[in-house]
Amino acid sequence: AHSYTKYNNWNDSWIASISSSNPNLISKQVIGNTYEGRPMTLLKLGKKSSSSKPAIFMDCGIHAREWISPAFCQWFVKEALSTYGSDAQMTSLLNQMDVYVLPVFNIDGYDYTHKGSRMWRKTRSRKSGSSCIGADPNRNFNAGWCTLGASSNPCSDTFCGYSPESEIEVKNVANFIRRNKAIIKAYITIHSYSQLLLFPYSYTYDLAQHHSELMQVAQGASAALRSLYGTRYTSGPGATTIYPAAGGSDDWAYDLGVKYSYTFELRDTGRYGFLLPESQIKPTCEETMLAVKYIAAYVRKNI
Ligand code: 0X9
Ligand code: ZN
Ligand code: ZN
Repeated sequence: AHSYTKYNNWNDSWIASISSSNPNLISKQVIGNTYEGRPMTLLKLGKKSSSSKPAIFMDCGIHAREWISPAFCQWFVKEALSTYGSDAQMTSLLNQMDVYVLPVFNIDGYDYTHKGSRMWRKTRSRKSGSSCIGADPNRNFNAGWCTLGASSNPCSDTFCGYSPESEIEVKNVANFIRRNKAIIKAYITIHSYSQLLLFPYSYTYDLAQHHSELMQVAQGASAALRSLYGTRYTSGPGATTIYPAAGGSDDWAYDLGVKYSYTFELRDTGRYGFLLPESQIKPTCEETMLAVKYIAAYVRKNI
């Protein structure tokens, strides 16, 4: 059975039940299928409105083994629905904006970490001529593609793919964001681990045009996060804060024109790493809510 304080494998039934629980605040749409044919269902949170609202896009589970990430997207959806009307910040957010949540980006890989190999990272696509499976979805976006911190070897964990958007999951998400770029004001992608709040660029050491504002918002979000349990995050551009790596979704969204583009690396700093115990799901999600809500509130007030 589904539990917000356990690691749940991807299943259609949580999505179906949550999206039918409050039709005034949540709806779902399929943006395409994964390589293995699973529907990629995107949830839309927000008060129904006759005119189109500005939006935030958030995805979880780009990397299969980072289990705390899908747990956070599920937590976010639950909290949004249960605190709308009582929490002033959430109420204003969902009144004035829509939040698109993709609970698991790399569903095939995520399923494989439950049934096959726990430390799998990539997609599960195959190509004749290679016995190695999958590409790194966060090296497959069209942003300095495969120039830096990515591998052209299909057997590598950071394989950039055979071409930009060769991975159908990447293409589906990129198509949705391109189609909706007029309304999407922020892009948030949830990874683990290292306790970092990253923003562009990672494909170059050049500073982003909006570097100081992006840094200021990241530091505000990190301070909000820390206020709950004292968890420390480091903020900065990807290239210098974690490592240079091209083809990431954050850089791609930013260059498309989505100014507020952030990558979270959630708990911890390495003691458990990807194997973060289930006992840390609740505190991790509660503190991360504060950071995401901080970014969302800033965006809402500055568009
Ligand atoms: O390497 C990554 O894709 C991310 N770290 S992880 O340990 N979750 O794999 C960092 C992504 C930072 N952004 C870009 N490289 N564009
Ligand atoms: Zn990751
Ligand atoms: Zn809560």
